[in-house]
Order: sequence, then C-alpha cells, then structure tokens
Amino acid sequence: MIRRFVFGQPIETGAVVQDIPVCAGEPEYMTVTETEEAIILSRTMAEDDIVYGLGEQVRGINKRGFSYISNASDDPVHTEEKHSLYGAHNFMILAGDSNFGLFVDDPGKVVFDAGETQIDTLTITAGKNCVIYFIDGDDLKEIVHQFRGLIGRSYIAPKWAFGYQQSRWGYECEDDVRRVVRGHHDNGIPLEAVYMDIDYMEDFKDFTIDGDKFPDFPAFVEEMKQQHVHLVPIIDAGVKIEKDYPVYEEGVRNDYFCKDEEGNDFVAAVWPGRVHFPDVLNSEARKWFGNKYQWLIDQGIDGFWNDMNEPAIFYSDKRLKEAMDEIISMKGMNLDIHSFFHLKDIVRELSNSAEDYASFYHDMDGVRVRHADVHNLYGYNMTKAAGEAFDRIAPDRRILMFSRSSYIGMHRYGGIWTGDNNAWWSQLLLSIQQMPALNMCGILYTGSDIGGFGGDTTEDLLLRWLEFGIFTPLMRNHAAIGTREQEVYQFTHLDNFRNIIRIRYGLLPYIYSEYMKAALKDEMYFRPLAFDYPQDKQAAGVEDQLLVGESLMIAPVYKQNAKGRYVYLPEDMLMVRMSAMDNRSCEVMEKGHYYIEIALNELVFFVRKNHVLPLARLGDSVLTTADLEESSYEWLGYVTDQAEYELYTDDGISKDYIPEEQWKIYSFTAEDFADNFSLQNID
Ligand code: MIG
Repeated sequence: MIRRFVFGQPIETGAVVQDIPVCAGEPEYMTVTETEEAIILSRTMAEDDIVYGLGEQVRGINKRGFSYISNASDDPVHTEEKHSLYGAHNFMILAGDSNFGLFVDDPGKVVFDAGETQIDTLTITAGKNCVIYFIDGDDLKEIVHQFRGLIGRSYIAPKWAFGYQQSRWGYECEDDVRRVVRGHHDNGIPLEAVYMDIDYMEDFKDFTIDGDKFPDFPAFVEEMKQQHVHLVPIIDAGVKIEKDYPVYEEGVRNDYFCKDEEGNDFVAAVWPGRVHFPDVLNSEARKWFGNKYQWLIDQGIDGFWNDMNEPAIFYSDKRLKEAMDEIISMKGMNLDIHSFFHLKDIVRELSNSAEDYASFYHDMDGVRVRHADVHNLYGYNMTKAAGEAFDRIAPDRRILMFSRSSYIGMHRYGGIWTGDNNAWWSQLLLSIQQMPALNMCGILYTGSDIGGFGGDTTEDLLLRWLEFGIFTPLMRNHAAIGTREQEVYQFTHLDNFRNIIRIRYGLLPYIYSEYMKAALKDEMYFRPLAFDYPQDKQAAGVEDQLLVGESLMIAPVYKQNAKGRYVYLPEDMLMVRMSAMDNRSCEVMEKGHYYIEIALNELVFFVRKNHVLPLARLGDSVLTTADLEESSYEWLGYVTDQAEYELYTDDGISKDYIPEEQWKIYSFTAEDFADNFSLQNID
C-alpha cells in the first residue's frame, strides 16, 4: 500500500507515473514538523534498524550513521566525508521490526540524516513544497516492487550495450579509435563499443564533429559497424556562445536558454568556454534540444552519454568578475594567514556554487522557477529530452543512453554511470555498495568507470574491478586524460583479461535475461543479502556481497594484494571457480562462514540451491555480442530437488518485449545435473 502526502504547492517533477490519492492526516511512521522553510520528518531508530537506498551516495549498503544530501554535484572525489554526488535519489527503506519505504519527491535540496546528528534518530529535511510517499510492506523486495510500479518501467538498453566497452578522455581521432579496436580484437578480446569523449567535437560544441579528426564521420561509423563496434559520443549540457553556431543561434532566437535575474540568457563557463544552458525544464526547449541528437543518429550513431548536467559550472561571468576584483584589491597588501587562505578559497569556490544556482531561472511552461529550487531535475530533463526525441526519431529501436546527473524519473529514459571515481581499491568497494541502492531507485543500466577514472590504475586493481564489472549491466573501462593508459591490452598478462572479459560473454544470456526481468517486472537485479534472506541476522550485516539476479551470489575481491576473502553463505550453495570459460571447477558448500582463496586471475561466484543459469557456448573467437551463438545453452546448476528458470531472449534491439516466444520456462531435476553440475545441449 502506498500513501501520498502533499505539503505546500509542489512542483510537478514527473518522477511518478501513478495517480495516488492524497492522504489526509499524519503518516504513522514519522513525526512531521512544518516550519516556514521546511518539512521535517523524524523518528527514532531501533538499534538493529537498517537504512537502505538513497541511490548514488558514498558509504555502505546500510546508510546509517551519516547524512546524505540530495544536491546534484560535480565532485570527482568520492570520499566518505562527501554528502552529495551527481544524483538525487530520494528513496529509502527503513528495515527493522516493521519495514517501510519512503520517497521524497522534492527537486531541491533534501537532507537524510540517518543518525549522524543523533545516532538513533532518522531526520529528513525537505523543502516546504514537496510530496512524500510512504510504502508499507513486510518484505523488502515487495516494498521496492511497489515503489518501482509507482515510478514506472526502467530504461532498457540495446543488447550490444551489455558487451564490453572501452572509453578514455583523450581519444582524439579516427586512428586512436582504430587502435583501441585492434588492440582488443587482434588479441581475441571482445569489445563492443568505443566512447567518444569531448575531444571529438569542434571546440567542445555539442552536435559538431571536428573535421580534421574525423574527415568522413558517417564512413567511419560504418567502418566500425562492419566490425560490430559502436561509437558512443558524449553530449555536454552547456551550449557554446559563438556567433553563427546554429545551436547557439536557434537557442537565443527562440528563448530556449535559462535566464539570469535580468532576463538575459544566463552565462556560465564550462569546457567550451562561455555557454548557455538549454532550458530542458521547458517542454518546447526540451523538444528542440532532443531533436539535435538526430544529427548524429542520421550519421549512424546509436548511443550517447550525457555529461556535465548537474549542471556543472566552472565559473559564471558575474562571480568571476567579483572574484577578480577582490583578488586585485588584495594586491600589494601584506596578507595575514587568514586572508591568504581566503585568497585561495576565492578561486576554488568559483565552481558549482550555490550562489550561481540561485541566480538563474527556468520557464517551466509559463512558470518562472529559480534553478536552485529544481536543481536536481536538470540532468534528468536533459536525458528526458533525448529519450523523448528517440521515441520520435527511432520509435522501434533502442538507443543507448546514460547520464551523469539524475533524479528518480530519469530511470525511464536512460541509465547512469557513477561519474569520476578514482583508481583506488576503496572505490571498487563503493561501486559494489552503490549498485543495489541504485536498483532500488529504478536505475538498472549502470556501472562505474572500471579501473578508476582519476589516478593511475594498476594491473591487479583493473583485473579485480573487471571481475566485479562482468556483473554490472554497463561494463565500461574509462579513464581521465593524463592518467596511465588502461585499455586491458596495455598490461602484461593479457590472457587474464581476455579470459575474464570472455566470461562476461559466457554469462550474457543470464545477465541479459535477469536485467530484462528486473526491468519488465519492477525488480532489482542487484540485491543486498537481507532482501532474500530476511530472517538471517548475519546476512543483514553483509556489506560486500550481492545477489545478482535470481540464481547467483557474488563476493568480489576488492582489497589490494588479497589472495582471497571471507565469504558468508546464507544457505548451501555451489561455489563456481573459473579462470576461463573452459577452466572451471564446482564445489558444494554448506551454509556458513568461509575464507576462500581467490587468485588474481580467478572469478568465483555462487549458485543458489535449486537454481540454474544459462551459459553461452563461446567459439574461439567471440569479439562482440553479434558472435554469440544462442540457439542452445550450457546450463550450470545446483539442483538437489528441482529448479525452474525463465529465460528471456530477443533480438536485442526492438522494443516489443511481450511476445511469448521470448519468454521460455525451463524445468530441471537433480538428475540433470548429476554430471559435474553442468547440463549440455537442451535447446
Ligand atoms: O570536467 O568529458 O565525468 O567521464 O571523461 C570533466 C571529460 C568532464 C567528466 C566526466 C568524464 C569525462 C570528462 N568529463
């Protein structure tokens, strides 16, 4: 049961798709205090209560003990003191003796103090105009299921986007891309897509291509397509101010840009230099900006990533001038230490400042709204612009889309990647912990920059990260300009990388099928253990293992130099150890705690009792999903009694998910798996 409470006059965010009647009275779960400025919800938490959710945030699966602030932020250092990352995902569950879910639909700043100020008190502070939903349920999965029904079906990526993908800020030109493709394919390493970061554009102008670097772009897209490799260009939020640049001229002429206090087009500076921001909260401007993607689609492009859409601001003209004036006024003065630190802060505080976000405006179809009040909707609506346009331009096929900034509601139009992490072991753990929280919020097509974006990766970190990354729907290696080159072929033990990436392709029938079921049935693809083993007190405390789909549990290695790790099995499971698709061993293990040795080049995962999974048979050379032979499967199973598996397959591109022949139920008995837990060749 979902209850809806309305405070003040909330802005329509489009987060939900169901019409829930307004509830009078008080939500029973929390005490509500209304002040001039805010709605404050609070309640005491029992010692064992767990807070799940909140999507893209730092810290563990259990969010207790810290404050999380929904305030989309371009921050490339995801350390545990940070209160905000790029997304705003205001859904959480309080799990304890009784469980409930809560969604705060407020596009401004929302604070979830999950026991930071007072260890046993949960306090949520939202703006005075907001809608709050409470969801009852005994079962955690059921609460999420209801919430997902409320917010609508998650975005579904084309199947090729479940292959292995390579990116780097700094691939400049055709030859750079060719080198990356060859580096993989010539070495027998699958590769499905190469990303085009800002370097492909002419002076960082959206919807342009630098003709010196890509002299015949459609021909180049075609050349890649021949090898089944997709090119995925980046689109940034800011539109460069430049005379005769059509996107700029059209935007100015039609009033499609955000306005400043005086009603002029708001000026900020990002990569292209001085820019205007398309007012994607305005339906006409959104349509206009979305239609621009067609220019690239017409040249053969079928995937995009939207960046800088918090929106990130390096500086605004106005504040830069103020800062300069202040700095100049300090010239020649004998600065004391405080003034010196202030001087340093003046420049640092120019970027992404609250003052700038409070100084420009949207025209929400006739209503002037201050950006700060709807800040968290910008990336969502930039992505919605593209998603709505794709439905017009290519209604029958899926186009890859994911964004950096997001709000719940955007999950219907695209996925996200988790932004600028670092090549640190702790960030691999963070990525593991973020996945189920994102899935709760409807964000299924997601993954982190494998290997780490900032900093120099190392061979062991990259390999361990890939061993987790083979389970994330978005499996992309990406790094910042200036860092060590981290395409897998840059490292000594190429075989290890080839084997691990090939295992991803072997698991694809399962990964894809489980993804599609999660999307189409409003379920979670990644789950904390407690969601499936609610009675198990030990499972509730596990912060570094996940259930993946219905059959698997993973326990990734995420520590430097670790030769293995402790694993908790909440029931008897089959441990599968692989160093390659054709090098595998299986062992039944009883419920309990273990230390399991896992060599650097090994993948270990666990099959749940009376569960199975399909594996693709890989030929010697599988370079992309187009090479996957899926007329029959090998099945891996741990069946003591009987098992059923619902397998979903389709052409990977069209949008009709219903046809019966795409859904097949397979039934198994214990005898089927008598031979080494594997069953060959049932069609
Ligand atoms: O200010 O386009 O998160 O993935 O490589 C940095 C360059 C801008 C941030 C993105 C990152 C991308 C980078 N961008």
